[in-house]
Order: sequence, then C-alpha cells, then structure tokens
Amino acid sequence: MERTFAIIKPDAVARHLIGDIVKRIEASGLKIVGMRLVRLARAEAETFYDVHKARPFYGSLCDYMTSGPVVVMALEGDGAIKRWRDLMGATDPAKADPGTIRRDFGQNVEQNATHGSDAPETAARELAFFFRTSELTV
Ligand code: DAT
Ligand code: MG
Repeated sequence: MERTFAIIKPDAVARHLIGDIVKRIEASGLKIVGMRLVRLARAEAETFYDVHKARPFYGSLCDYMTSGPVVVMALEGDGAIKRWRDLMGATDPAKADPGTIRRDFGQNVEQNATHGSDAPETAARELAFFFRTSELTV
C-alpha cells in the first residue's frame, strides 16, 4: 500500500470542479485518507515549491497557488503515486492524454488543475507538509 499527496489547485476549485475531480479519484479505486480545504500562505507555497526556486515560473506559480483556496488530499492504494500521476496526465494540459484530469480541466501549463507527488520521497515530504500522521490513520 502506498500513499501520495494531491492538490486540487485554485483554478479548479474556483470553477467548481472539486466534485468532478474527487469523482475520478474515487472511480479509480484510490482511497482518500485525508482531505482539507485550505488557503496557502505565500511562505507555505514558496517552501512547498522550493525545488522550482531557480525556474523562471517560480514567482508566478507561487502567486497562482495562493490566489484562492485549494483542496489538499492524501490518497492511498497500490502504486498510488503513479496511478495519481496517470489520472492527472502531463503537466501541460495541451500535451496531456485525452481523458486525463489536466486535459479535461486544466487551462494552461501553470493553471493545470491538480498537483501530484512524483516519487516516494516527495510524497512523504508533501504529505507531512499538510497532514499529521494521526490524521491519516483511518
Ligand atoms: P508537475 O506538476 O507535473 O509535477 P513540475 O513539477 O515540473 O510539474 O512543475 C510544478 C508546477 O509548476 C506545474 O504543475 C505547473 C508549474 N509549471 C511547470 N512548468 C511550467 C512552465 N513551463 N511554465 C509555467 N508554469 C510551469
Ligand atoms: Mg512536480
């Protein structure tokens, strides 16, 4: 059993897509073991995305991620990290496969509807960033 970390990003929350995205997660068989609606502080967004600090889009990404509430989730299942990445599709919605969340709900490479951890180490870090272990013991 593996856990991964997911975010429904501000543009998707603002466009009332929480339900559609949660529906796809549940239909896939992944189990939601943690979920909260939060507004990120600027410092939290900067720390969360600090691996991208040197990238030209870092400032804009942090502006966007703090522009409205987001849904943070912990997802559990066999191979959850890859399964959630596959459900999301490629970073750029224009390049994402048909039927993926980013293709169907993303607007552009920045406002791409969802986030997903990319490896066990990042999943552990990102889950710990938003959830206490005791919250996820369901
Ligand atoms: P992913 O979210 O697929 O793991 P990433 O880790 O490379 O992609 O980038 C993190 C986020 O940064 C991504 O979801 C949206 C934003 N981003 C990535 N590349 C970008 C670009 N070329 N221009 C603007 N924003 C970008
Ligand atoms: Mg990433």
